Amino acid sequence: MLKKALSIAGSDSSGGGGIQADLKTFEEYGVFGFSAVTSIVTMDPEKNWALSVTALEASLVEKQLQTIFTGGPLAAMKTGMLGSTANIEVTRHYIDLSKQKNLVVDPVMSGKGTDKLLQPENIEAIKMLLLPVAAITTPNLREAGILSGLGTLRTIDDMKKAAEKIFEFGPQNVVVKGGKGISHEKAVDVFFDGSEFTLLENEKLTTAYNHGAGCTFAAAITAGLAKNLTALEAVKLAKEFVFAAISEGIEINRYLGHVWHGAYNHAEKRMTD
Ligand code: PXL
Repeated sequence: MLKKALSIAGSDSSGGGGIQADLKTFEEYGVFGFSAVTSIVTMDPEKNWALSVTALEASLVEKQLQTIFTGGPLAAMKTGMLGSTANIEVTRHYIDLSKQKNLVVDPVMSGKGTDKLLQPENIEAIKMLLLPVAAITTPNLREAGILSGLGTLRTIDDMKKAAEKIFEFGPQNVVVKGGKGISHEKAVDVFFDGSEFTLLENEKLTTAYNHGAGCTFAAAITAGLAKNLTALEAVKLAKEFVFAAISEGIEINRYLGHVWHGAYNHAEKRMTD
C-alpha cells in the first residue's frame, strides 16, 4: 500500500532545501508527501544572498495540521525549520495525538548563506519537546555541538561524545553528520542507537552545489522509515541517495547550486516520450 509521510518545515524559496526538498525526496522514494509550512525563507540577491526567515502564525500551522490529520494514519513524519516556539508546541501536540513513532527531527539551526544561527530561541523547545519523541535526530556538526553543549566538534571522538549527550534528551537514535567538516580523509557520519556506534563513511565530494543536502538526507530517512526500514537501514540508504544528489548538483544562480533530488533514480530521464 502507498505510504504517506508528512514534513513540517520551512519553505525554501530557492527550491533546494526545506519543504521543497522533502516533497521531492518523498516522491523519489515512492511515498505520498504531505506538508505543513511553518516559515518562509527568502534570499536577498542585493545582499550577497542573505537569508531571511519569516515565521508563520502558529494558528495557521495548526490549520494545516488539522487538515492533514483528518486523513488516515501517516507512516512517518519529519520536522525541519519550525519558525517559532509556538509552532513547535503545535507540532508536538499533533505528534502526541497521532502517536507517531517514525518521527525524524532535523534540528535546523544553520543554513548556507549565513554564519548566524537560525532561530536560536527555538533550541530549547527542540530539545525539550521534539527530541524526546524522535525516532532519530540528524544534527550537523554545528547543531550537534550546540545541542550537546560541547561546542566545536573536531574529531570523530567529539562526534561520538556529542551523539551520547544528545541521546540523553530521548531520541531513539542519533546521527551526527560530519560531512566534509572533520579532519579525516573520508566524509564521516556517526550513528548511535544508545548502545553501539556505527561509522558511515563516504568519499568526500568536492562539488560546491550542495544546498539542500541536509534536508534531503532527513527526508530520505523519513521516507525509509515510512517503508519499514530500520533507522540504520534508512540512514544508509539516505546516504546513498544524498551522495547521488550531491554528485549531480546543479547550478541555480550566481550564488549557489542545489543537490539534484532526482539523481538516485535518474528522474531527468522520465517522461521523455
Ligand atoms: O538548510 C537549512 C534549511 C532548512 N529549511 C529551510 C531552508 C534552509 C536553508 O536555506 O531554507 C526552509
